[in-house]
Amino acid sequence: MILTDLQPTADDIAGDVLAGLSMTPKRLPSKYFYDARGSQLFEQITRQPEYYLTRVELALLDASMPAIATAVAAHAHVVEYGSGSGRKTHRLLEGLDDPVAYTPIEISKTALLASVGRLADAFPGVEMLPVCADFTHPVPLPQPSRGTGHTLVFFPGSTLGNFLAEDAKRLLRSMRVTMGPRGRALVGIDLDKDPVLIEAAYNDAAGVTAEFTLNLLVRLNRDIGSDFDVSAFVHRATYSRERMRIETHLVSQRAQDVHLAGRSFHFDAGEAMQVEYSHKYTDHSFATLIADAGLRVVERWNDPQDWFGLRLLAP
Ligand code: AVJ
Repeated sequence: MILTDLQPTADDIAGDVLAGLSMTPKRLPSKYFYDARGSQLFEQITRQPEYYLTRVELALLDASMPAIATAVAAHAHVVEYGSGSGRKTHRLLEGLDDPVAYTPIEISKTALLASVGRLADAFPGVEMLPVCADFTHPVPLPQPSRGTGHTLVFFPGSTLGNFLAEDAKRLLRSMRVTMGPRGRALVGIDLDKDPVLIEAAYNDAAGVTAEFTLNLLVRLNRDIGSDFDVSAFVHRATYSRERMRIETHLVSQRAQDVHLAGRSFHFDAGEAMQVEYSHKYTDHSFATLIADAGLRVVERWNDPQDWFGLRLLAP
């Protein structure tokens, strides 16, 4: 198995972090949550009772799989953005009609190698073409050696929700190019619902989400040599009904100066740094988003409570 290794370097990360700390209010990119530990903590989040997203999406994927397999051409090349543990991929590869190749694009090399190893054992007939990369930048896709039908872009988990509308559109446009004129994309979206349920999902009682958020600072201190006082920050996640998104911040409990690459960044006591958005969707808001990217919904599946949706998109 050949790994295409385009993992972000310490310089890439430091550049993004310097830019984010220079903004008002300060912000950090959520993609850097996913080092080896972050990916592990995210898996732990998916097993928390409050985090309904993964549980509901897995059940929905199982229930919709026969219809998905019918709607997607045989011999597909599956390209997944942010593949994580590959639990959903397992279901997809199992259900599709003779998928030929699988290209996961994942920023955490540890998570990528572990998941692709498991999938290679389970699906010996599917060519594994792992790419370690930040999928928000253009990624040269490996070519399957067996002739394939169409490309199926798989983008589950409502990861799309981590992007602001303009960035989400840019990403969807690049997916449209990746899938080609006859391809499809299967996208998972978390739907707007009672804010109490949504806020609980991002504030689990066991504190796993808080640890996941704080791990961002731990990994930056280790990988780019910053000196955030991790113990002085707390996780805060609130739902904005107006913007239909969870807004996650790390709030400095005291005044502190953080140093990075010869520069110094001052935090006031109580200052909040924005670290993640998780947008929720209605059929209307999602339709607007994808239309601007030149895509349309060809099939839609929701769970019985309309908490989470899968959408099959075509150019
Ligand atoms: C990466 C989109 C699956 O935003 O719900 C979970 C990441 N952050 N808890 C999300 C996350 C905090 C997650 N996804």
